[in-house]
Amino acid sequence: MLTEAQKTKWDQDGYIRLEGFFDAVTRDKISNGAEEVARWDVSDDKWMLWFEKTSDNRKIISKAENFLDYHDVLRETLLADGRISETIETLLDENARMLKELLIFKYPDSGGYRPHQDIYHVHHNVPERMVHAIAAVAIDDSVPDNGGLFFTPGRHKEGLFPMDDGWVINSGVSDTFKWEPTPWKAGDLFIFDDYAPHYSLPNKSDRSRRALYLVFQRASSGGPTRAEYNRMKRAYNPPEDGVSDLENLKLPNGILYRD
Ligand SMILES: O=C(O)CCC(=O)C(=O)O
Repeated sequence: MLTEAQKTKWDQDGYIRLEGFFDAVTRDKISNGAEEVARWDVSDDKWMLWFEKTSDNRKIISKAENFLDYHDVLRETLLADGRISETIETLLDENARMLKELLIFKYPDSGGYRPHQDIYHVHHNVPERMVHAIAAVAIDDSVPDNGGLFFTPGRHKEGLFPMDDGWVINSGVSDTFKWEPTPWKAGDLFIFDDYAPHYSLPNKSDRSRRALYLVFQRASSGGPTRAEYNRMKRAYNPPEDGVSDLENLKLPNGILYRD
């Protein structure tokens, strides 16, 4: 149950950390499930996987999408009790629909994400805002040095910021933001508004920083269903295919950078 102070913080900052949302048993189930997905082969029509090339020329998994239909334990553990969606609905003060899920693995020597807003409707040319809150399930502890996220409080209220073709907020603008590290512990739930600017550094540590994101839209808004979204995703930003040539990997998106 959320307190009034937590709801106020959500409204003011555009993000909120709920510490210890998952117990140790649940945390382990999610962590083991994520490791299983990391070892899946690429699929032409089911889940979607993207990879990165490390500084010592290894191919490591970067991101997975559309895996919940194919992983019963993860799906049951995350969704069956309805706790996450209830929390989101309390914050949005309205019923919500889940649009998509993604896993960011952030294994050691993986890249960072330049300052951006998630704003899925812009990237997918959908006229109406379709994403309103993203719930990050913390699988590992997260701090700046293992690629943890930075946010800037209150900026979710300012609409879209000027960005380049890769959706990176212009540096002349993002350099003026007052960025705050948003550390979290494994088992926390961190929720943010899709207009809230954020970024992360490359993971130069020897510790993974995995997070599983569940993306929600207000029930009252239009926009695609989860199945429609996943079809669009495969078309606009295709996942890796069976060839997976290390020198020509498909980028998870335009905001990923390594140095
Ligand atoms: O987890 C991260 O480091 C960044 C993920 C992110 O910013 C995104 O998927 O929009």
